[in-house]
Amino acid sequence: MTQETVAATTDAVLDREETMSRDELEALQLSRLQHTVAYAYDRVPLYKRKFDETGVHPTDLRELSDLGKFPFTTKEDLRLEYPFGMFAVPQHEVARIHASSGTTGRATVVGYTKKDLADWAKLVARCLRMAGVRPGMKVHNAYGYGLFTGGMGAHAGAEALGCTVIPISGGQTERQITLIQDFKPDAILATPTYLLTIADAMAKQGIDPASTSLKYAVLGAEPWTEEMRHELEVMMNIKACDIYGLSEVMGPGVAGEAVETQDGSHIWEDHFRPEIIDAFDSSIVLGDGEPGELVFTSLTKEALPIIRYRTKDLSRLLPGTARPAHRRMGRITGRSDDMIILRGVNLFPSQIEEIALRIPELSPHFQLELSRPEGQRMDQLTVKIERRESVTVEGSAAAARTLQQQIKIHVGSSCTVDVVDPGSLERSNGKLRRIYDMRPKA
Ligand code: DLL
Repeated sequence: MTQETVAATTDAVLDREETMSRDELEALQLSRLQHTVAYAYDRVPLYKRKFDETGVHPTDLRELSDLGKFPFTTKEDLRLEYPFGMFAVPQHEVARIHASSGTTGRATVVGYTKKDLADWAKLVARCLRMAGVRPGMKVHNAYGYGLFTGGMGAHAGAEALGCTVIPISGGQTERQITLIQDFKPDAILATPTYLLTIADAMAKQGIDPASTSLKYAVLGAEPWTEEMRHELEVMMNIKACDIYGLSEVMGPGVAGEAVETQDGSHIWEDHFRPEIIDAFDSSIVLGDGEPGELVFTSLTKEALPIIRYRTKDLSRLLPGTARPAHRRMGRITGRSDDMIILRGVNLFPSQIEEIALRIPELSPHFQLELSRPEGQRMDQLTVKIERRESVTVEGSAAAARTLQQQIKIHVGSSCTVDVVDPGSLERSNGKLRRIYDMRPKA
């Protein structure tokens, strides 16, 4: 055994940092943080400008809590510095580039040195191992390959763990099913809604989704609920764990969930320092357990050091369990920019998912439509949701009333529920769009 690894209590061998004490981990964070802020200040003009404007200097970072004195970084900063203005190394040292799709504006571009890629693969490998995947297993990777970080990020992690990777990418659902049956993978990596698409398509072909070789699923890239986990685990006879990440901070593998506890993703705090801030007053840094917006600072990245990146993801920090020194993040309730404000009430698609999946007649296939009928000043929410195959039209009318009442009770919003036929709503190919905003543009 090398110095880097210690034997774990499970059958897996863990990285030394996974089993560090909290004190040891915080000492490591401080030295890495001091290095990162100085490195970013010296090498990236945007950071120098922002630090100088705020009146802070890297030498002001004496303890971890001093991080709160430093300015935030936002997606807008990355857009303004498009394409390579945030890079801290010369281009010949950048081994790979990824980017966001840019559908809502200019793409954000991120880069990695060879060492960044190795660290990324190591962290994804940690997540997979923690979710139950082991060296030698076959891994069906249905995250999209390309500029999106999901496909190649998950791929490199599975290879680093010592798995046999099947790089199918997203889409071509029929082919996915054939390969799952023929290659007999042990684990699948996909977005939760795409796994649902696959399972659904299997059932339609007369294949029992619980009968495949799959035992583990590592799911992320979009919000999902405990109810969705239950749905997928029962339907497919698998164990499903969460994996979280975002391209600006690295990609998948910033945090991952343990199969033994299934109680939220552990953030790899030897590489990222998380904070929770008040989403509406960013000057307030909140304590552990309090809900707010997640903020990350990278501790080891070379090509794109990122200081206090505002994710817009709403969550909270919880104590570590399966990896005691690494804090967990509570399930993401939604993104602050995905929040529907309906007549003064805040609402997230995940709340609807949670409520709908407790009603046996309703399926997990739903979408939310926001409209403003002619001549009215009030916005209207319509929940379109498919009934389960076995449910009659009369049965679905009762389910619609139940869903409407439950949304009123638990969320506080009045809405219209439209129960539609199985298979009539659009299926996911990756990250699923839940909200359709048909309101007239201001
Ligand atoms: O979605 C990276 C990723 C790929 C994570 C594969 C996990 C698996 P982006 O495209 O930059 O990167 O989108 C990042 O997706 O800020 C969250 O809003 C959302 N997200 C990612 N993972 C989760 C998760 C990838 N486990 C954005 N739960 C993030 C909820 C998630 N939301």
